[in-house]
Parts: sequence; C-alpha cells; structure tokens
Amino acid sequence: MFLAEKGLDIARVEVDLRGGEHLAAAFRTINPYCTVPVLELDDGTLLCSTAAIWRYLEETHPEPPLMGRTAVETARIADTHWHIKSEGISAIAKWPRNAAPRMRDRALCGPSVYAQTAQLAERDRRRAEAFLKSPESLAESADPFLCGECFSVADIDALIAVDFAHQLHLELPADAMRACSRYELLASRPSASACRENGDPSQSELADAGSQRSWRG
Ligand SMILES: N[C@@H](CCC(=O)N[C@@H](CS)C(=O)NCC(=O)O)C(=O)O
Repeated sequence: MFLAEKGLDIARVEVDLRGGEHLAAAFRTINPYCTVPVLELDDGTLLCSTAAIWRYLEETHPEPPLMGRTAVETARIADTHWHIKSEGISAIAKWPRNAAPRMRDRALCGPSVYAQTAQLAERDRRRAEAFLKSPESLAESADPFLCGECFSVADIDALIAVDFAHQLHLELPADAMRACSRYELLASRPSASACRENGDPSQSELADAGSQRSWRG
C-alpha cells in the first residue's frame, strides 16, 4: 500500500512463508532475522524492517509525503503509528501465533523456536479487542485521516490492523460509526485494492525497482 501511494512500480519475488522458505539457508543470507519484507538497494544494502524501508523510500521519493511534512506533523504521525503498532498490530499478530496449530513452535518470528503459550494467546486476544475499541484503532475525530488532512503510514497500519482483526473474526464495535466510515474510506483507496490484489497473503514477494529488490509479505 505504501508503494502504491508513492506510485512506485516495484516487481516482486515471492517467498513461501507457509513452506518455511524464509527459514532456509538461502534466505538467511538475505535476512538473518528470517522475516519479510526486505528491500535490497542498488548498492546491495539490505533493509530488513518495514520501518527502515519506509524511512528510506520516504527520503528518496518524498511525494506524496506519508510520514509528515512539518516537525509537528511528523511527530504526531510517529506517535499514532507507534500506538497502532504496539497496541494493535502486535496483539492482533501475536494472538494467533500462540494459538494456531500451524504456528506450533513459531510463537515468535525469527530463526529461534518458541513454544506456544495459551495464556499469551488469551491475553493478546483481549488486547486486540481492547485496541479495536480504543481511539487509536481508527480515531473518532472529524479529520479525514488519523493524523489530520493527509493520508499517512498511521492510516496504512490502522487499515492493516482492522483487516487482520476481521480475518480473526474480531470486528470494530458496532457503535463506532465514524471509525467504520473512516475504515470504508481507507479501504476504498486504490492503493488498498492494489495491495489486496497482490495475491495469497501467505506468500511474500521480491520486488525490483530499477535494480532494487524487496521481499515482502
Ligand atoms: N520487523 C519486521 C517484521 C515483519 C513481520 O512480522 N513479518 C512477518 C510476515 S507479515 C514475517 O516475516 N513472518 C515470518 C514468520 O512468521 O516466521 C518488520 O516490521 O518489517
């Protein structure tokens, strides 16, 4: 969605997460943390976190800005984004990792084996539900976007959090009418459709912009 908002046309190569390709020796030479996305720059630099990839692309392709124009706007977006990541996406992603049979011994991303813990699954399910009822999920302000007039990375991750929760059969509270209409607005953006058309979310992809490549989920 970030790439589509920037208008970047990046070809992709899939990494089979379900098949464990990200844990194999060949992928470990690309990213020893065994996660996607990864962006490879023209000079061979490998960026192995969404935060680094977004920051790099924002600096090299500033229009449209997705991480803020002014100091205050940038800080406000970073603040909201941090809450969405740490309270929303973290809980919504960790819950199934500690509960789903196919995530057995994969309770955390990365090369190490971590057994599932039922109590953590229950805790994170409750955190996920609390997040969806919180102002940070899709804030109830009159602004068109989460951090004001401009669409930002905070909106991208809010949309991802709600979509992910929906897949887990968690919904926004029925009385969150403004949040629901904001969600519809975000979900109807062309970049959201472009993102959903990327195919099986269990697959990841190698992208190529010029000679840049990126692996993503
Ligand atoms: N630190 C990375 C983590 C991203 C992440 O959690 N990626 C997931 C797919 S969406 C992954 O690579 N999972 C590997 C696994 O399940 O072992 C980032 O923020 O970019």
